[in-house]
Amino acid sequence: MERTFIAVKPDGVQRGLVGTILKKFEEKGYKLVGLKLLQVSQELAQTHYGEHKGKPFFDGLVKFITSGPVVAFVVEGNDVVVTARKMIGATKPSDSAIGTIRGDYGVDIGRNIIHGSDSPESAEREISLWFKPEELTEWTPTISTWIYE
Ligand code: D4T
Repeated sequence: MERTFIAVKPDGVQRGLVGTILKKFEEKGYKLVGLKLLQVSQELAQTHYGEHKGKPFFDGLVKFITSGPVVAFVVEGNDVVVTARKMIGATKPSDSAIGTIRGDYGVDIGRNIIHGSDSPESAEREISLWFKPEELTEWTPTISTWIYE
């Protein structure tokens, strides 16, 4: 089973989209294994977005992600990394298909509501950056046999 890291960014939290977004992942059939609301520190923001350091949008991105609470969560399931990215949609909301989270709720690339890891390697790095091992819970949903053959 694969895990991925998802964060509802400050715009998603401010707009009251946390429940809607969590519901999409739950209804899809993914298992929630970690969940928290936090104020992101400068250090966490800069480490998380380290690959973008030096790019023109980096400072604005760090300012935005630290501007209000973020809801971070980890979901588990078969091929969850790639499928979560499909559910989220393209980085630029105008390129995101209707039916995706950014396609349905986003307008501006700098306010694109949600983050999802872009590869299994990024997911591992981001999960360990945002969550302590004891904050992740192993459990078996009773409906598992209705989701997996
Ligand atoms: P995240 O990482 O937030 O899930 O977004 P993506 O994986 O879809 O896209 P990304 O890493 O290329 O961009 C990270 C973050 O930066 C913002 N951004 C990006 C921006 O404000 N202006 C830009 O020109 C780009 C490329 C949006 C997402």
